[in-house]
Amino acid sequence: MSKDISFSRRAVMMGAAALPLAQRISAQASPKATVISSANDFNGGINCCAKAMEVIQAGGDTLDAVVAGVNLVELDPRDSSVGYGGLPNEEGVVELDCSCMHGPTRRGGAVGALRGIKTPSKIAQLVLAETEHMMLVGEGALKFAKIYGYQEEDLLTDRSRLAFRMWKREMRDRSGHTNWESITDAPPKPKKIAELKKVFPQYDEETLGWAYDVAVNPPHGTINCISLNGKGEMSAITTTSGMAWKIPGRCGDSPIIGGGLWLDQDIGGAGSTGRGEENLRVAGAHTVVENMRHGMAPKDAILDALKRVSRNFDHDLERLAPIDIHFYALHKSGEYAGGSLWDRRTPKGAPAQFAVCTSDGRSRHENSVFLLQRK
Ligand code: SD4
Repeated sequence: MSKDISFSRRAVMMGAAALPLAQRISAQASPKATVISSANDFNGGINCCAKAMEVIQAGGDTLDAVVAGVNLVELDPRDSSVGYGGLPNEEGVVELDCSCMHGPTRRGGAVGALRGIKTPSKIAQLVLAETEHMMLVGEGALKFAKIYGYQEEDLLTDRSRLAFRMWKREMRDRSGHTNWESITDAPPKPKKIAELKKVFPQYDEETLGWAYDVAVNPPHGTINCISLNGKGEMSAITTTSGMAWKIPGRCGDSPIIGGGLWLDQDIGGAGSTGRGEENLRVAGAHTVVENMRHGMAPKDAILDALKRVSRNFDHDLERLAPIDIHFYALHKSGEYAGGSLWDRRTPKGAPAQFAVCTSDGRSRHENSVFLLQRK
């Protein structure tokens, strides 16, 4: 028996999953509308995908769909990693990053370190649609937004302001001194909630616990969303408040087209959340899409990009332990995956997941593949 014949029998027995991606696609009639996103807190990803699918099913454009989806998260004051209520920079100012790509026109738009506008996704979409540029940053991005009637607003919420004040209090010099303590030369010590309550009496214990945790362990967040409609048109977006307590002006991967986002609807789209610097060192989203171009299934394309991240640390698990990075990939066929460097963010943390909504309108979480397992 020749190798070819034995392969085709095995493929028949195992079903389509055993076929390489290119062969599975050619067997498909037309793509099924699909939206995927990161799984943000407060069901942000699930709500985002459901909204984007609603726009697609109403005949809307795929970019309008992902913008409408992520707008829900940008405007939700509870998500401290995106838009309004996002954690600020080291000066207490919220700076937002976003990039978007529109498959049918093959255009992109981005904003970096944008202050005062709750929905950077809408400004990135305007850069894409209304200019010949790909990216506007800082003051220029804000002036541009104002031309289109956007009002500058304070993006800090009561909660994110508390987290910033808590972080300030935790800043210490080498000898453990902080100017924010009432007793000078106070040694660094884990704060008990009761102690915090004395300093911030107006907040409940849960809020104080959250603020202390994000002050000491700056969280990663961001939302990435990728859409596909029944005609094979695709768009993608990534929007974030970036790394908490960053140096003013720092842009992560989210506004970098090719880093936190990449889309070529002849192939598919990919995006990232987590530590932007590490993603940029592997041009992650672009790498994932190019891997799919060369025949890898979305999950393998992601795992390959994650291996490149690991390689940058010489695969040293100790140095990799604090790195939190996730990729999301949607192939033009409708095949998708989410993948994380670690199976969970912390040893006791929840499993890594992403959100997906298919044409039946059911928006849900699915488990991500992962490269490394925490002990
Ligand atoms: C960034 N990937 O700015 C984004 C957001 C994030 O921790 O998750 N930061 O790097």
